[in-house]
Amino acid sequence: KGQKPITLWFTGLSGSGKSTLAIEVEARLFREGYHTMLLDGDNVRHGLNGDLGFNAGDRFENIRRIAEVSRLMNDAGLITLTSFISPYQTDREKAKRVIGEGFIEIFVNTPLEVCEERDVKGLYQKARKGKISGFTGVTAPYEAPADPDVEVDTTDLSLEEATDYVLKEIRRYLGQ
Ligand code: GGZ
Repeated sequence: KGQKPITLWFTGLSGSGKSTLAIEVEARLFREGYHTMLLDGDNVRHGLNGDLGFNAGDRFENIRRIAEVSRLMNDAGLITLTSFISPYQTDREKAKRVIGEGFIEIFVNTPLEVCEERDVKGLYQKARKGKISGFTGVTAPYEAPADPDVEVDTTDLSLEEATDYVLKEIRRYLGQ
């Protein structure tokens, strides 16, 4: 199936819903016959980037490697989906330069209060208690994208609604 090799770059806080959304968007694209690759903490931070932590320098290196891998995947003809907090504007800008015009920034703009209320993994509570240092949104910054290609707040949307919306927005880039 003819496809533009794009990278769908999901950015947002821990608990914003970016990975859940990226997984569902990938499943839909796959069902439509697209060849895709999803990069997220589960398959990247434990392997390729297992040597990196969460200070600003390590986050930069995390994002740099993910951007380079995304570019390679795009060169192989795949649609890449990445799901990382990627909290720094300059790091995302650099990723965009590496990946090129196929870079699509998707800001999962679920408010901190909602992410913290969900606290799926109990990490916000740990961060508030000082058990995790430099936690994004609590004791480390999240620089919101100034001009994202797609923006979605998952607070009041079902997974299906959020996926429909994101796919509708990216169709333009897929030329359909
Ligand atoms: C933020 C952290 C931290 C700190 C561990 N700050 O909800 P999660 O668990 O699955 O998502 C978070 C994930 C963030 O990794 P990324 O590679 O996406 O971050 S970045 O793009 O900033 O490099 C969270 C967990 O790792 N985690 N410590 N201090 N999130």
